[in-house]
Amino acid sequence: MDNKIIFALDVYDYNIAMELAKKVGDKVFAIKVNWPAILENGIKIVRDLSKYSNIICDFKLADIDNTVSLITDKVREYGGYGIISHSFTGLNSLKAVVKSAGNMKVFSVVSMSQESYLDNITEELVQISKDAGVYGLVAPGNRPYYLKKVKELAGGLKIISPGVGAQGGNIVDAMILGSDYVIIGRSIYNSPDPGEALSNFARDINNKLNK
Ligand code: OMP
Repeated sequence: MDNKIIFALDVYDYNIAMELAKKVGDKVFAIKVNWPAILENGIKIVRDLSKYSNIICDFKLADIDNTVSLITDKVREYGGYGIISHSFTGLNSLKAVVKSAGNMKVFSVVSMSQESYLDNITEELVQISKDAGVYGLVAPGNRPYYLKKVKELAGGLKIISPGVGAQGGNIVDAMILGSDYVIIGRSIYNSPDPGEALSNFARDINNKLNK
C-alpha cells in the first residue's frame, strides 16, 4: 500500500535529497520536487532523482501558454514523470501544458490545502481541467468539504492530495473521501527515521482500508 504515497522532497541539499530518494523511492508512488530542490540544484536533479522513483515537478505553472510550454518541455527533457500546473490561468494555458507534456502526467490545482481564492471557483477549475485533458487534480487532504466536492466533480480524473501530516490531515480520511494518492513531505523528511515514518503511514492505510 506504500505506493499510495507521493513523497514531497522539499529539501535544498543535493546529498540529502539523494539519500532520502534512495531510502524511500521504491516504496512510494512518486517523489514530488518543488522549487527548494530545483533552485538549489537546477533541473538536472530531476534526472538524478528519477533513478529512484517517478518524479513529479511541482512548479504550479501560472503563466501564458508559451511560457508554460517552455517550462514543461524542459521537465520532459529531463525525464519528469509528471508536472503540476495551476488551472486558474484558464483553458489556453492549461492546454499548452498538456500538449507539451506529451506522455507526462499533468496534475492541475483546483483547491489548495489552505484557504485561497480558488475556493470560490473550484467547480470552474475542475471543468477547465477536464476540458484541457489533464490526468489528475490536486485537492486538499486536510479540508474534507473541498476534497469531497472535487471527488464528486472529478469524473475519472485521479486526485492527489497534500495536507496530510504536518498540515493536520489524516491519511485514512483523505483516502476514504477520494484521494488516490496522498502527498506527504515534512512528516517523512523531518522524521528521525523517514523509512519508518513512511511505513507507519502505509500501515495506517492497510489497517483501516482493508478492514
Ligand atoms: P508537507 O506539508 O510538508 O507534507 O508538504 C506538502 C507539499 O504539498 C508541499 O510540497 C506543498 O508545496 C504541496 N502542496 C500543498 O501543501 N498544498 C497545496 O494546496 C498544493 C500542494 C501541491 O501542489 O503539491
